Amino acid sequence: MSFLNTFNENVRKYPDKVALEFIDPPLQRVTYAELDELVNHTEGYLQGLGLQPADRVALQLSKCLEFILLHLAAIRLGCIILPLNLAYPPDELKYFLEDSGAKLFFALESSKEKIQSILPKLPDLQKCVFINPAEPDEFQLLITDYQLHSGFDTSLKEHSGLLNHQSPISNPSDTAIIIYTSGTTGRPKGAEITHGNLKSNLDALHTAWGWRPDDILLHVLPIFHVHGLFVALHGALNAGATTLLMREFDARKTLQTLVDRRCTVFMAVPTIHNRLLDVPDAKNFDLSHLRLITSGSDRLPDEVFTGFQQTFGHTLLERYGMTETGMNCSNPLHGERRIGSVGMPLPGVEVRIVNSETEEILLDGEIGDVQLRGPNVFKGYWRQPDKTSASFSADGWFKTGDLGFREKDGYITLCGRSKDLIISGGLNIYPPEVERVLMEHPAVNACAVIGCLDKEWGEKVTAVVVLNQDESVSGEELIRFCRERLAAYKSPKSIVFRNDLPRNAMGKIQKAELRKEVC
Ligand code: MLC
Repeated sequence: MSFLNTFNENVRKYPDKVALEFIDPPLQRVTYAELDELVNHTEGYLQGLGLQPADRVALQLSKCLEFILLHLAAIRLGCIILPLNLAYPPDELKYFLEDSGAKLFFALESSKEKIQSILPKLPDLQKCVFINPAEPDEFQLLITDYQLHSGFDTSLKEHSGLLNHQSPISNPSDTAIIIYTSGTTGRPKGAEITHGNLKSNLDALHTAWGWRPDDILLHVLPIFHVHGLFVALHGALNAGATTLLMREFDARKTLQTLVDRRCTVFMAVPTIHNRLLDVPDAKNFDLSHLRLITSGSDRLPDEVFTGFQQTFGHTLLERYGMTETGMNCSNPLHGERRIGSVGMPLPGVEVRIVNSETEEILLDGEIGDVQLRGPNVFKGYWRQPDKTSASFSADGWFKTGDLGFREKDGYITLCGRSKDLIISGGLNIYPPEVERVLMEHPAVNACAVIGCLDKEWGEKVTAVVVLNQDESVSGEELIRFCRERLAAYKSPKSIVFRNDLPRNAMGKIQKAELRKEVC
């Protein structure tokens, strides 16, 4: 069973209900029946391009209807979608396309010049299609014209009922999506998320959060991550609800829309919640009709939790998830939403807290490694069996890399990370990736990248750099150097120069020490 089966049922149940509405230009609104028809056309178009089940289709697009159509159509065909952050520069992009062996790549017309040079270097890539979401009619033409250039006859398919949801619906263990995540060693790895993972997690969240067909979700997140794609967009489509999509987050417009459009559900990361609180007349926006406001992707600071209660009279519902597992824990819809806690495991998800060295299970209240098991846990890293097995315990539990403890009544609290990881504005950044780039600069002798606590971003990427003797380079130059090679959000926001770095007897840089000194 795929989540698309539920979507198909919703098409039958609520054909005339608005499924998606883009609330900023180009304004677009589609009902469930229209969305289904557009997905069907897109499916035919993709088939016309020769796509086969399990082929990889990469999308590096802005938040637009075209993205959603390609995403749903390719998944319905049994292909594997690769959603890519728009911030990836050509170097990083080339790696993702190459590693995944993507056969088709959809990119923005506006990035054509920047990325064109990498395309001939990709042996598996058969076609790159550039899209301009500011001109939605162009895409409509492309997908409705496919019969002409592909010989694929929709009328036949329609006639035989094939268009109506008879497309290959995949097995639960088939990979539906690959999302790249960085790690403490080596290049980023593609987490393979299956149809079964998506469906089980959607079902768990549907129950836990009481999704309803009359819900109206305001969607302000990017759609190339787990949060915006699986939890928010899939969640609403799975429920037969209406999603209002804001193409780029704007704090005041968010508050205004929540009020004007009588939204019932809103999901965001702490940086976004914090920006809502910073809107000067935030208190004047009456959000009392919202039934659910969630927070995730990063630790929710206590000030934001209480700030929301004081300003909007809402208790944020914090939940815990990650790319490899989807959602793991959630505070309850009804019952205590505990400050500082990520709540309890979702239905079907098991959490255990173990000693880092011995993997012995710890008692309530004791801090240890958080490990998970359940139908939400991903299949493995794409073509990386060693990294896959290293991320599981001997008895098959996924090692999250988070540290935490369980309270007597079952609530889980996270309190740090065993992995070297920075979370900034809800995005994960692995310091070794940034350090590797800095070390490529001829003036850099040694460096350490750390996250300093920051009100705006949660953590701010900070690089501590030791230069080679007789070399000089400014912090701005080093930041520019990183931004040419890495997504801007991963690049350091500040550089601190030092004569040396604190190291232990083994020569390992002591980052905890550095954080105390520098942050
Ligand atoms: C943008 N910038 C960031 C950043 N986002 N820097 C650090 N961390 C970030 N997260 C930088 C840009 O490079 C740019 O730099 C400047 O900030 C402004 O860019 P912008 O695009 O205008 O930013 P803005 O629109 O303000 O974006 C901020 C944001 C966005 C908070 C709205 O980051 C965001 O949508 N975050 C959510 C990410 C998310 O969905 N995470 C879920 C992952 S899934 P300059 O110098 O060029 O101006 C996951 C699993 C789970 O973690 O459990 O959910």
